[in-house]
Order: sequence, then structure tokens, then C-alpha cells
Amino acid sequence: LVNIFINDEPVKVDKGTNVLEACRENGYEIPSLCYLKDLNTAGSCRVCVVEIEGSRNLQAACVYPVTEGLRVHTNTPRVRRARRRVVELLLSEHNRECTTCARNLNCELQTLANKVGARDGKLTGQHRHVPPVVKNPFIVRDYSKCIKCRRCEAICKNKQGIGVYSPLYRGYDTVIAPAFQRDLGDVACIACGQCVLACPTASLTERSYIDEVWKVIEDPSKHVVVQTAPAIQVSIGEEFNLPVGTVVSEKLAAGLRRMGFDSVFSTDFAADLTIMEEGHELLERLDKGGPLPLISSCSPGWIKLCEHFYPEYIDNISTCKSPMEMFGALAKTYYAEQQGIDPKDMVVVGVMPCTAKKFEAARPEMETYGIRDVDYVITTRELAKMLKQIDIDLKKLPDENFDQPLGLSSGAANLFATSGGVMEAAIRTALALTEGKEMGRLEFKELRGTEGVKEAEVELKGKTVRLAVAHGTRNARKLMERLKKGEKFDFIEIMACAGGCVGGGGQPITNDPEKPELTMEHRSNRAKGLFALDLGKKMRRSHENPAVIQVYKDYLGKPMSKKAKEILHTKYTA
Ligand code: HC1
Repeated sequence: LVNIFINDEPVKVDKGTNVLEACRENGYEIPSLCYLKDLNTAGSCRVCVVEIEGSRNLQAACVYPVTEGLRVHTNTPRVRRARRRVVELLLSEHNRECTTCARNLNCELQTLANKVGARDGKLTGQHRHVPPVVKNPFIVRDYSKCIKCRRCEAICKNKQGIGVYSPLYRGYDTVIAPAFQRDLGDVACIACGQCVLACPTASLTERSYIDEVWKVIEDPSKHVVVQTAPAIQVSIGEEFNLPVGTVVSEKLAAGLRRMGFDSVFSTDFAADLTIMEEGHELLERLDKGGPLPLISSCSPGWIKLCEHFYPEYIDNISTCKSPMEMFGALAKTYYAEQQGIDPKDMVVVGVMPCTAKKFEAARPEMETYGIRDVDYVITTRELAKMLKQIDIDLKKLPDENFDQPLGLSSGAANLFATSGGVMEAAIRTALALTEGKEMGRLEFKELRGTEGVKEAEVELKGKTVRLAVAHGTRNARKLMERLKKGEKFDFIEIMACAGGCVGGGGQPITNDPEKPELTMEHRSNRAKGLFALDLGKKMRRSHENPAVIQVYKDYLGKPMSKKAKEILHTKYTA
């Protein structure tokens, strides 16, 4: 420990820490815009300036190391004036159309301007008035709102291990963008949206389909089916001031019904279906000797990573469409047939915690019998906005059930949205179906938790099956490099976002300046809601889901049947 003085108070802080962390730990809320612990430590925004005794200039606290006897002053008139001036300078070139901005009332720059008492005054620099770049189906870039904090660049490179952003040009003209300012859809971006979560303003936002979804809901000639991903039920509550991880499944169903959707279903149903297909695919590959490892295909960010960086492993990816796509395909075939609806008049909307799902829905592979499986994907944030637009406070809604049959799910399906959950769900069913030694076992704690790469072994059909789980693409890349070096696994789950879908790029943004990126703790607290859901269910294995059993009986025959392959499977090409 090191002894320092903050505003003349003696405190002990960890050796090696910086002044910003030291002050925050001791209750001083020093503002910052660019700093991300261990990820972005360039000290570029200068918002966190403090006075250090003995130093002539103000110093950026995030890059100033603590030393024995250091005396820091955090709130002198000079510091207050400087912070205000720095923010005013940022605002002087910022597009300040706050009232119509996607991040209005949830913007770190806006909050900070308020905190430091910034005034429009004399600082009327040249505003950037470039139109937003709306070229791909997942992320919109608005350079007029970029404050060059470079958090997007740091998250993409240092956390996700991708690195599509870098600073281009100099001075006022600087933009943080892909090389040659190409669109994110034309570079190796995996669409995960972690940059959107890290952006303090609305320079990066999801491509919104709110207007399109209202339009189809209002169209009486359309039957609009909504499916909500497993992660939504434990995260959307945050948008309505509920504690992180609060389970709101039944209120969610009630809210969607009040929005005017014709059928209110849950992707969790299709997660159970995925387990039937993927579980049988695994058993088939184990019998036939490959290609192994089988790698999960639920996460579209991971698929894109594989296509860009590991094309030699494309055949290892499960041919199963993701649950979202399986759901869409089944809704427009089985459910449409059952209800006597022309699939051309059916619109499927997915509510996903994920920006990459918007990309997935638009992929050419995601069609069945010439009809698009999923028409629109909206994020958790977009759904919260839509509910608020029609004056709904989610927490005050009554509890209602999802519609049947595509709204019924097991506890295993709920786990899909947390890292290790797809694997746990698959192993529960595989063990039960093969009557393995551990057939009664339900929980696989070794596959849970925050470790970047988790490993386990199970006995299946007399064979030892080696499992691995990776979350966050940086960890995924570590695992893939191990595969390339010859390490052997049989079944791998990869999710592009840290913590799995609970930490997806479409999830609520906290706007907490002290936690400028979604922390692992926050992600884990959402996951706790899912574990509680699973634990509270009688039906905890996917193959026990009566709605899934019925679909096979009425329509698909059996897992991996010809029809199942036509509707529920696809093929990626490198
Ligand atoms: Fe996911 Fe999935 S769990 S990918 O994280 O397999 O987005 O929640 O919907 O498709 O079920 C996301 C979540 C989601 C799919 C499922």
C-alpha cells in the first residue's frame, strides 16, 4: 500500500494504481470520458484533471501513478474551471441535437455537461454536421457525435480481440473508424455491438427498426409474431429501474401483448428445439468420427469471427440455425400452417440482446422455402423505448403467460443466454438420452462462471467427451489458437460477448461514469436471474418440453430428419 493525501485527507491506496482509481475508491467521483480500466488508459479526454502538489500543470488523474506522499486536490477552483472548459470544448464541435438523440437522457457527455455546469457561451466552434452512416443492418455510425474518447477502439481491440477501429486523419478532422473509413459491414467487424455499449454518446448506436415494427403492427393485413430471447427477461427490467437480474418474463409477455403483437412467443422454445437438433448432431458426429469438435452456432458474432479469421473451421460449426432463426422458420411453416396463415402475411420480429442478430436475420442463408425466417430484430433497448412510447411501465403490468405452443420452454433453454448455458443444456439432454453414467445430473458448475475459457469432461456412450466454453471473442480466439495447435475437444460453445447474451451489445446501457463499460459483475448478476429461473422450473431438460415433442410428432418427424434439416439447419461457407 501507498500513503497519499486526497484533499488533505490521508488515505492508503494500492501500489501501482492511478490517481483516478485511488480517488474513486475513496469516494471522490472524478469524472472521465475516455478511461477504461486496463483497456483504455491514454488520458486523452482530459476531463479527469486534478491538481498535484509540486506539479505546475493540471494532471489527468487516469494516467498519473500514485507515489508515497502524493498530495492530490480534486475540487479546487482551477480544477473545476478546467473541467468545465474541457467539456465546453467538446461540446463546441459536438452535434447537440440532444432532444432527438437516441441517447437523450442516457448520455455520458450530457450528464457530464450538467455536472460541470458547462455553458454554450462563447465556445461555438465548428459543429460536425455529417449525416449518420446507415449502410449495414446492425450498427449506425454518427461522426457528428463522436468525442474521440476511443473507447470503441479499445473495446474492439483489447477486449474483443478484433480491432476494426483506429484513429484516421489529424486534429479536428480525426475520426475513429475502420481503415479507409470503410463501413463496418465491409470490414472484419463481427457486429457484436460491444463498441455500442462502450460509446458514451450516440456516435455508435444499433440500427433501429422501431418505426418498421410499429408499421407492421399497425397493418391489419399482417400477422405479427414476436419472439423474445432468453436474455431479455433478466435485463429489460433495468430500463424500468428494477434491480439488475430481476426476472420479468410474465410482465414482458403482458407488455408485448399490449403493444399489439398478434402472437407473443419466446425464443426459449426454439432453444429447446436447438438442443434436440444439436444434441443429435453431436451424437451423430461422435458416431461417425467427425468433424469434431462440434462448435455451437447460436452466436452470430462468433460465426462472423470464424468466417473472417478461422475459415478452416467452418465445417466444425453446427449446421443448426440459431434458436432465433429456427423459431422464425418454424413460425412461418408449422405455426402458419396450423393457423391457416399465408407465411407471406406473417411478420416475425425478434427481440434480442444483440446487434449481431440484426446481421444474422439479414444473412442470405436465413431463408426457408424462399421466405425470410426473421423479418426484424430489435434490441432490448429498442423494445424498452417502444414500451415507453405507449406509456407502459413494465413493472406495473400484471403477470401473463406467453402464447402456446411456441412460448413454452424448459429451464435449460433459459440458460442459453449465459456463458456455458448452451453446453449445459445440451449435456443435460445428451446424458439423459444416452443413459450415460451421469444421466440424472442437471447442473454443471464447471461450465458456469466468469472464467474466459472453461473446460469439462463427461462420459457419453462410453466415451470421454471433452468440452470447452469460451465467451468474448478474445477468449474465443485463445481457444481457437489452441485447436490450431492440435488440442482436441469434442464439443465447444462460443459466445461472442463476455458473459454470453446477458452481456450482448443490444442490452441496457448503464450510463454510470464509474462503470463506462458493462462490467462482468453486472453481466453475472443478470445471469443469476437465469439460474434462478432454471432452478424454479419442474421441466429442466429440453427434450421434456411437451411443445417440442408435439412439433416433432405433428410436423418434423424426428431430430435431423429431412424436414428438420430443410427448416432448421443451414450451411455456412467460408
Ligand atoms: Fe442469445 Fe440465443 S441465447 S444467441 O445469446 O442461442 O441474442 O438471449 O436469443 O438465437 O435462444 C441472443 C440470448 C438468443 C439465439 C437463444
